[in-house]
Amino acid sequence: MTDFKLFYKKYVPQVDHFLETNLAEKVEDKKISQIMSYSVMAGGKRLRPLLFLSVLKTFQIPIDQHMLQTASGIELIHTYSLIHDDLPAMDNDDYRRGKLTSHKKWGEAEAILAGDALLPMGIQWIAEGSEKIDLVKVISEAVGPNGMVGGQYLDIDSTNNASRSQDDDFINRMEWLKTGCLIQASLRMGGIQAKISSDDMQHLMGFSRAFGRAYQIYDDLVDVVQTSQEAGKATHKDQAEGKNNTLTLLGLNQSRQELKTLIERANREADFLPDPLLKGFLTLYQKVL
Ligand code: GRG
Repeated sequence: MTDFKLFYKKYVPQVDHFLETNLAEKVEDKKISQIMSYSVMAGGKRLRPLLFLSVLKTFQIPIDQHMLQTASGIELIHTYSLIHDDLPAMDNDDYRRGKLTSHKKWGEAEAILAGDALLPMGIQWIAEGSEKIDLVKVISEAVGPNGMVGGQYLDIDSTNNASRSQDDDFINRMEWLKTGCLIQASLRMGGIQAKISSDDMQHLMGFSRAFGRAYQIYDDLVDVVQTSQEAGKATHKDQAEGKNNTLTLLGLNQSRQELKTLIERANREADFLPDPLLKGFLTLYQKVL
């Protein structure tokens, strides 16, 4: 087994365990705790927490309970965004991570509140685990109006709105804000925690730009290549709803080509880092190539 696979196999259960026990223990009302936990524990690749932990490993920083708390905080914030994205007022999805979405299972008000609760709790866990104000700044910026929420707003505002130009630059910007910012923040937070040099940070950010952009193309490809069962959520939706994304702009072949180019770029950046661990995350993309 590769070092990356061993790393993933070792730390996903540790993140899962941290999430499960702490959501049960740290949320006073057992019902909202259950609603939050339902979505967080529904599965998911734990990509963002594992990216954070991988940077620590790359720079030989020990992974203790504090670091697991910070990593798990990132996953709480990611799950909040998925719960809200699935709401009827947004993407209106019935399935996520192979289960009914939060609002389908518990009701709309409950889903909104579960998301509202996960966001600040995620920030709290990051602050408590890392004891670093810089990490709080990075995550807050990445998921705020100049990051994830800003991207989601552009998406909502441009759907069925002819007055919004939807050229390549707009689509790239929207997708980067929606998806890339949180991925990049997870890596940057690892770099800050590990106190890496500005040279190393530049290569880490180069990796994150290529990896984050590739992730969006991968997700667009999953929508056309995988069945709903394989993806654990509705697929073949983007085209049916006339949504513009990189795939609809470039087509299948060129999207795959672009994905390959980004993988090469990410690999080149990772060559400058002291451990090849981060390169392992690029293997995720093989299933849509
Ligand atoms: C509602 C404020 C707000 C933001 C929503 C996350 C998001 C912004 C929208 C989701 C749209 C989407 C499907 C984007 C593609 C990339 C993405 C975030 C996929 C889901 O994340 P994964 O693949 O899922 O890491 P798991 O379940 O493995 O965690």
